[in-house]
Amino acid sequence: MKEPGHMGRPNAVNAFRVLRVLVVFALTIVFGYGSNESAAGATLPQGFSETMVSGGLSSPTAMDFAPDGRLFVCLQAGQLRVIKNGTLLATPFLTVTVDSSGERGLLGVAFDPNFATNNFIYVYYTVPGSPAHNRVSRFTANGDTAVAGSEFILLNLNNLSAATNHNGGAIHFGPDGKLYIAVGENANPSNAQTLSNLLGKVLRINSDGSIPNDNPFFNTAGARQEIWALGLRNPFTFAFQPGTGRLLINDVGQNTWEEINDGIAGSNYGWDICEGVFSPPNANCRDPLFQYSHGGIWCAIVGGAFYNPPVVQFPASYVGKYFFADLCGGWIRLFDPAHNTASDFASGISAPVDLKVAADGTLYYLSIGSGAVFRIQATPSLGSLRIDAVNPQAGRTSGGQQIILTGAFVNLSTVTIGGSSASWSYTNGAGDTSTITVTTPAHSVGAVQIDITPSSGSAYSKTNAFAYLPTVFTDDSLIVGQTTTKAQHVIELRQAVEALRAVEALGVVPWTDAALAPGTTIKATHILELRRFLDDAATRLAFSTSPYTDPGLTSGFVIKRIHIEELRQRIRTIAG
Ligand SMILES: [Ca+2]
Repeated sequence: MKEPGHMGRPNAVNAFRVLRVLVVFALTIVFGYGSNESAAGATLPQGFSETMVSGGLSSPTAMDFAPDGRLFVCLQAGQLRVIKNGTLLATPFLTVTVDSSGERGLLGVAFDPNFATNNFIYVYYTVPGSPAHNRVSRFTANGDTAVAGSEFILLNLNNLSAATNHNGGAIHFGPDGKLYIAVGENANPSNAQTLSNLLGKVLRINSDGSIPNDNPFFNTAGARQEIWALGLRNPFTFAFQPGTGRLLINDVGQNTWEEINDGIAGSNYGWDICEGVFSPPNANCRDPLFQYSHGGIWCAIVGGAFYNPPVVQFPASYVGKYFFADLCGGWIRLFDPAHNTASDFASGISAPVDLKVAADGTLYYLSIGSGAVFRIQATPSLGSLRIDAVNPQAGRTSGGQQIILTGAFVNLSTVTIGGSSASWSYTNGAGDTSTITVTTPAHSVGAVQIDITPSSGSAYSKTNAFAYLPTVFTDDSLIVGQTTTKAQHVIELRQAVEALRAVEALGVVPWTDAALAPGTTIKATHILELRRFLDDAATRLAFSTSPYTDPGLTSGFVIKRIHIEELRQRIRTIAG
């Protein structure tokens, strides 16, 4: 395996790149990478670590997870190897006879969408011969090996020239159940722009090798019906986004640009009319979503993997992003399909060739330089519990309400609200430790603290985190003409207002007649204060306020049942 798409460039920079890869090969041969010793190790963002899953892989080219979690790795020389429960099985799943010169060999693997029932596995490899050609075949699995003689040839690609580079080789099933095949242009740029052969294209076929009649050039005279998109140089890797089905195609560039392309049926991605974004724009060709220049030392985009796993193990900000790598750069970066921008992730990797996100939310990378598979995981940090927000911030004294806490809840064990134990769960499943749903226990009126404790490490407390509010009051049904407003009515309202103001950190209220004694006549000022301070808190809690009865309440006004009742109702609304 050489650099995809870069052999044979007639310039000094190219010679350097080839040399670099040869050095990598020499290291592989010398050290063998057969043990689980830690390799040099990638440089990762804070909060991430990596583990070598398996070494002992000679010139690996691609990998994919079986639906049952086994990891299958293609070796350029023709072996398809299985890593099962963290162990590289000694017996290959299958061995195909290949031409492995240059960039040729066993280059791609995919599992049938119905693998669990039909055991079908598909591979892409170079059939030796004069001339050689690439092929897509199906095999039938029986446990950890292929059934002998089970090869079923789906598609023989066009004969290759003497050029051993630009073979493509990635194969994946789309959400439509069709098999997509990325094919390089065999170092002949004109192949990419003709519909008369399959080179420099993305192809789409049925799982039995027949051709879907809704392919974009199915009815085009002179066109190969398998073609789904054209104008590609060496699409070494591509990926479908779980959930959305969006397709991104990495195209290895020549001297200038590496591309991430938007996979759309019938598209012409431009090669060899131009490399990278067209200038001036060409309406017949689709520009890449993103491109990066070689910068002198980078050479080939490889390994596309969307971060949309069933279990999110990385921070939530990674969800929906697309990992890609550069063979010579030795780095992994993160493409944001929402903004067509990229950011750094990992570096210091010895010639990465493929990336996959595992079902458990970890990221696997395949290093041809190390002859190994590594797993990158987000590292839970103990004692890092934190509450950033509580929503809603108020509720009923009777409890039983669900509230959402956002923050950091790795290894969370217990939650107490106002000193009472509360049941909780991860809002988005155990893979997302950034939000929890808590059921409030019953508690008396007031602002209370929430305490969270991890299984090991430091606890965290948030004071005045939640306001318990009354929903049942003294003389709960105030009756016109029969109930006289009492000091107790105002005292209860003041307690509720104080609780709300505490969670909003609004400070102590300077109540008039702070020690309201039983029998004290309720005055207009008592009501006005309640209105003002309650509405101040309610507005901050995003509750709309409406005018009160007798908005011009002044000293000497007789306090009516409705004045108390309105305040109570506003508190009941906030309590939910
Ligand atoms: Ca292009």
